[in-house]
Amino acid sequence: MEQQTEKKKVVFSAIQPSGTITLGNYLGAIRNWTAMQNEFNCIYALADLHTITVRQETAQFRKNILEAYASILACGIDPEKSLFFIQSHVTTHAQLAWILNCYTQFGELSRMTQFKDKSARHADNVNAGLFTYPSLMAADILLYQADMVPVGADQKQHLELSRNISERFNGIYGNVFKVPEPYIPQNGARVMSLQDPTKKMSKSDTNVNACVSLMDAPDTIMKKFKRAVTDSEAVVRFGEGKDGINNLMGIYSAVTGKSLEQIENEFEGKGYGDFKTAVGEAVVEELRPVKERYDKYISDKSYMEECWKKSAEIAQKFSQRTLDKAMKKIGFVLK
Ligand code: AQP
Repeated sequence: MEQQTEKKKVVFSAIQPSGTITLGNYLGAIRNWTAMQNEFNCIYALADLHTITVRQETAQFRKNILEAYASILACGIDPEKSLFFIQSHVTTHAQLAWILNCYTQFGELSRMTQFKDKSARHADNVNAGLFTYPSLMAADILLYQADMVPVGADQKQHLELSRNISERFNGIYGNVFKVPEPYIPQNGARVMSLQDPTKKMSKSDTNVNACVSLMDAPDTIMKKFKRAVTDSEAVVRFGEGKDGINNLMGIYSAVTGKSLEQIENEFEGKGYGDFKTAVGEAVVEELRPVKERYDKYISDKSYMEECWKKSAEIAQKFSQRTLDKAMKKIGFVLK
């Protein structure tokens, strides 16, 4: 890996084990993770430290971590090609996050829309971790000197802050961190809730019909698409005031590769029923092999353990170098 780092660009991304992985996570991020494995030096993590910014039930959290790990493998992340570890297994993340907290301004964190959204949704637990979530995210990325970060559009603001933090730190101490670039897909960057298409599709949505999970059975997926909120115009076209249809068109386009214009032509003169069925079927076919591979991985915990341990060991060594460099520049006396 160290040799490869010199030649190939480094890609870093992570996902929270905060529930069953959704079609939004898949189209917005994970599908790109898989596609980038051959060309880049890819480093992926399950961001379990981030997840406790919202209160988790112990047994469910543990289960979510195992299931998310198996799901990502099932999506095609190959631990022989990429690192795929659990964030809390690599101690440098929390250490660098603390340091970066001291180079991040209160005002910057206050402007983060995710903080505003989540603190409104979890008003009884607006904890300091929720507020400083972006400094931990910056640490995740900067530790690996990542060139590119494949994420959905919702993470753009956090990534911008990571760039600002790294530029600020480099401005004081010289070139310590690579300034990362976002890598946001053209299609599927923002998949919306099927029940309220003005909101993004989220793992932690309490309305089960709002989101398609990678583990949903085919008939459940079909039902969810059939119940998706649309409008009364009954014309499949992309446009203002048609958030539901726009979202379904975006999903269909991301899965089939068809352009919006091709989709409009395909469904000209047809009703929403036909369109929803086509979207549902396309998604079922896309997810079928994922679900099959998932069943294999989730029943083989020792294989998963082997993968995450091996990856964490390499990640620890690699990231320690960046952490040491940053600490030395600040003036810490290293042991
Ligand atoms: N709806 C979405 N459309 C496109 N991309 C999305 N992502 C998330 N939702 C969508 C992308 O998935 C990656 C992993 O996200 P995360 O788990 O780190 O956190 P999140 O963005 O907060 O995702 P969720 O599903 O909404 O989780 P909860 O409900 O726990 O907050 C990121 O790259 C994200 O952009």
